[in-house]
Amino acid sequence: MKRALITGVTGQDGLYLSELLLSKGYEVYGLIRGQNNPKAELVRRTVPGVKLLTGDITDLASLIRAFGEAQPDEVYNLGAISFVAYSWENAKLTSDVTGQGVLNVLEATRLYAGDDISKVRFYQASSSEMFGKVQDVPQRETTLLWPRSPYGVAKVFGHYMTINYRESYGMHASSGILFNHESPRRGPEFVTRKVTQAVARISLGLQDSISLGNLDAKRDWGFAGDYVDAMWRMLQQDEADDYVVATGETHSIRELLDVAFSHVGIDDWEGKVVQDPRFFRPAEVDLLIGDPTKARERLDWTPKVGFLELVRMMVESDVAQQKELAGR
Ligand code: G4F
Repeated sequence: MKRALITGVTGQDGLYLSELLLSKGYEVYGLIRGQNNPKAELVRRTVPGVKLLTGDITDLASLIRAFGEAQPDEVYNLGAISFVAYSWENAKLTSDVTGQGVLNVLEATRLYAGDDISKVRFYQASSSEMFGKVQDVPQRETTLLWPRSPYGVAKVFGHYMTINYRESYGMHASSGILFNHESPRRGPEFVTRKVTQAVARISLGLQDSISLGNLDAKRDWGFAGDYVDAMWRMLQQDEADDYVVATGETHSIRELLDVAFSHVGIDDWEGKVVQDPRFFRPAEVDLLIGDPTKARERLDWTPKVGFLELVRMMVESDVAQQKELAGR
């Protein structure tokens, strides 16, 4: 039985990855941060098979302890402060967690492996946010990185550190450059879930409008459940490498609004959307579209859920959740 350690297990990707690994017969350990973390209950309820360990990716000693208990064959570093807008207000904290945190997990992995670096494989959750002011369309593994947010800068550090551990120590360390990936489990601060939750509430007469920022930004949105499978496939390869994980399609926030509103029978949404300067960013990433050719050819990975299906799935889940909350 293989053993896996997941940091960031409380997030949407942590939950989907736990389900995937448990279904493959892994013994799964999840690292939970902080005292009495309110999300621990969510993990226990959603993936009861996961064994929870206490630790923090900013605290190397706690990681060493967690590695000692989990004795992992595979380490998935998903832990991060992941909300881009928040990173301008908390740049130092974001660089400590999302950037330096990667170095801590890599170092804990190296110390745990000791003389036998081949005993453990490492996955780093890199991000398309690293492409920022994009230098190629579509973006691929070789595209120059030009991050536009403190979050993006921190992810670039983690990405290059992962490559450096691979090159310096021969560690099986892979980096998945994941484009935006969403699901009904997505936090409501991200634009897809913010929209689908609001659309559900508007359709039920619980809310009149939604306030948003830039409606013209374009993203390559996929389904998080598909993307965790790509993470796992990376660690099953003979050689570690970097992979773009994306759908190869891009859509604007306006198109997201079109699909979400039309799914509840509202075709003209203009009067229900307010543009609020508070939600504009100091520097925007205007266009993301990934080229997943390498992942398709080497990992035999393709996304199963398309944009329309994804948005409809999220709207339906939010309508059901809002009805339940409203006691209908
Ligand atoms: O949903 P978002 O907050 O995601 P963003 O910034 O693209 O980052 C997500 O994807 C990255 C992968 O590229 C991850 F690394 C990262 O951790 C995260 O998961 O915003 C998407 C777009 C932006 O252009 C933003 O300006 O939506 C635009 N937007 C417009 N109005 C809004 C809003 N975003 C949010 N969160 N809230 C708004 O009201």
